[in-house]
Amino acid sequence: MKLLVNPNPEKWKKQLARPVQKTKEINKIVKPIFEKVEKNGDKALKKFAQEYDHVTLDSLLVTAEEIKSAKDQISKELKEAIKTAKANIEKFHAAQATPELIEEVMPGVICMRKSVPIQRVGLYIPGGTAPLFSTVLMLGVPAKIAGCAEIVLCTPPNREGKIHPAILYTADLVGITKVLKVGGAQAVAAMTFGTESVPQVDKIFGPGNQYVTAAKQFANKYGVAIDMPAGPSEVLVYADDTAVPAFVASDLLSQAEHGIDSQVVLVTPSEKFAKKVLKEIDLQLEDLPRKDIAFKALQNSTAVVMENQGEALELINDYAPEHLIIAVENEEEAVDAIFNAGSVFIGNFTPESAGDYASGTNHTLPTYGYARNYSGVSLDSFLKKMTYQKITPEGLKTLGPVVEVMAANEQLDAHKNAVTIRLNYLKENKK
Ligand code: HSO
Ligand code: ZN
Repeated sequence: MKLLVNPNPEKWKKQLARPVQKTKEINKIVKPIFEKVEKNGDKALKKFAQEYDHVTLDSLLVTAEEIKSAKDQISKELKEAIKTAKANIEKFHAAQATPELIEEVMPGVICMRKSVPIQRVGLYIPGGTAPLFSTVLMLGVPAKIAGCAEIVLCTPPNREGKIHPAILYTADLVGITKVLKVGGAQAVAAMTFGTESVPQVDKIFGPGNQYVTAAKQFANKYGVAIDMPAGPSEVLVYADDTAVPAFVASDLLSQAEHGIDSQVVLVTPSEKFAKKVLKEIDLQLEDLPRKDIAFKALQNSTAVVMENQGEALELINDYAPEHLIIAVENEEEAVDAIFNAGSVFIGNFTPESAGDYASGTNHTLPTYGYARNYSGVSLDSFLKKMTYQKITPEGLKTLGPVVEVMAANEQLDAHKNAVTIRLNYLKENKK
């Protein structure tokens, strides 16, 4: 981890720049995958499973027996933990529901707005080095609360053609009935076009590697919505002497272990504190099973000493971290000054891991600086807002002339006529 002391903005902007994504090369690989899945459906998916997952699959759909056997394979302790996390995530996401809106804007002119579930949603759960069953909760729970009619889950199989039992257990617990052994860009393509086994969906959610991320952008071109553009995990910790260096180090390492491309940042007013944290990182890193991954991620990572609080906050807003931990004395002031962050963790006893798994907030969050203009996944991500209106004859008598004059001035006479014809009818029938 590099250490910068009171750098000027030019320096820290350069130092904290996210690595440029090799979009062109990746798109070159993703495009033919889309074409093959569109053309050959399941046949293409099975071929990709051979090529990328090194497994020959007879069937892509996970069976009821596989789900049953998954339940027997995971410990009671883990099942209880998943249930507690699910209850918290459910509570927080159910509370996000907004009531139906009815407003009589003028007598007889009633406008309404209602949340309507997106009918078909696709959840992508990465396989790879860590089975992210927590993401099944983060996406599946709000999809269920929203009332999405069809929830499809795609995740890559291992070399034995199996899916991690905790993923299957969690999917079943949430009530997802369609789980498919399809991973990578081909999973996103399958949910975009639909195949014999994979239903077509309206919106695709979930994290993934660079290929999955690129594939989601492709899906978008075909009219499928996506949750957000995603990238490697990040955390920025803003801490002063009131924080515990060992805690801060543990938080930085918790994100660094996600992948070699993860980025972690420490911002602190004290150089002495920064050095204590760096020392703690070295100590804690030694005992981590994923220390090689974390070590590499730390090489892209920086500790910035900023004595001036205003400048520190400016840096944080400019960087727009996915996760922000605030552990400083005047935490409220700092929290209020932040407007760009995916999710904020406040105080010494709020590790990011809590939100990653079980406190109730969602862990699908904007990375790569997108916290500037995107929100994380929430109940709203699975809903659309539809508006309605009902106008009575009385209402049309008041509103109609307003529309008539506006339409006439836009030279859209058919629009005007749709009002005039009704107003004339009301006049003729003395209503
Ligand atoms: N920090 C990750 C989510 C996660 N962490 C899943 C552990 N499991 C992305 O925000
Ligand atoms: Zn995490």
